[in-house]
Amino acid sequence: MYRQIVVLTGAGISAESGMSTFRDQHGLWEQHHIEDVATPEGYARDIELVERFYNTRRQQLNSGEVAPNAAHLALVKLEAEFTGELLVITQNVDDLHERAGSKRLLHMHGELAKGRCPQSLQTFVLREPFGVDNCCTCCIPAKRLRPHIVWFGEMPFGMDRIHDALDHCDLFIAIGTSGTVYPAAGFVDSANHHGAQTAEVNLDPADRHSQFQYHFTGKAGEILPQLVEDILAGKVIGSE
Ligand code: BV8
Repeated sequence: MYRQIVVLTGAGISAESGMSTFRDQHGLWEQHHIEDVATPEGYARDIELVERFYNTRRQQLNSGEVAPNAAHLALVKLEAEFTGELLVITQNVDDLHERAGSKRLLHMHGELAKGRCPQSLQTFVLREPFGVDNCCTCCIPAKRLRPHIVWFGEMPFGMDRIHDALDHCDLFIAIGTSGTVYPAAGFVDSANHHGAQTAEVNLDPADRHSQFQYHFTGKAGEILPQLVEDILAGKVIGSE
């Protein structure tokens, strides 16, 4: 039986909920690469463009057409029944893990539902889209809220907690992430280095160079329920 599990999720876990992944957005979003739009420089260059990018994604998330899927729910079951320690780190900025019921959750790249005061760094749950009139209440004069999102070139949140968890876990599972963005893409190396078992769940077969010891190829929503059952039954991955 495992005693400390770290899970890293990416856009692929939200794909079956109807949220588009970055792979199908790269360069497709208004002919801009995500790296151009999701940067402080992009925001300084064209604040309305970046606000539109996040307002559109927040609108999709709140449209009522997007709901947690079986993969999110399987992680909630793991959190509720696993007797060891579990930390779910998500690169996703949607709130599907929360809506499914996850509590021990770390949004390392921020949250779509929140804005941040650029001066005080205080975060606010958004009541309306980003715009010139959506300002903080902590400063005089009030400051225009920015997306509470970690952009390229900005430091992700919770890195100390993440490194501590990776240093001590005995199982690291990455679900629905292409492993293209650092530092998240390097977590598997850290887990391997500290002797953990490492597994990935991904739609793409592991034909690319991968550091994971085990690969579960297929949809997260179809693989996770059984994988969680096996873990809760005390099965060790790769033992059968
Ligand atoms: C930092 C918020 C330093 C934005 C995001 C060169 C080499 C190494 C690093 C760098 C480099 N040049 C620059 C860097 C650093 C850079 C980086 O890694 N760039 C990449 C492009 C090379 N990283 C950063 O800038 C990070 N910060 O390094 O700070 C620093 C140091 C000191 C002081 C200050 C700063 C910050 C990166 C965070 C960027 N923000 N998100 C937003 O959401 O709008 S990144 C964003 O893309 C996501 O959050 C995610 O992390 C990333 C990739 O997305 P994925 O989640 O993996 O999704 P993707 O679509 O790519 O893949 C989906 C996968 O799911 C696929 O594999 C698919 O097969 C699978 N799938 C699909 N459907 C399913 C499925 N699997 C299972 N079931 C399904 N149904």
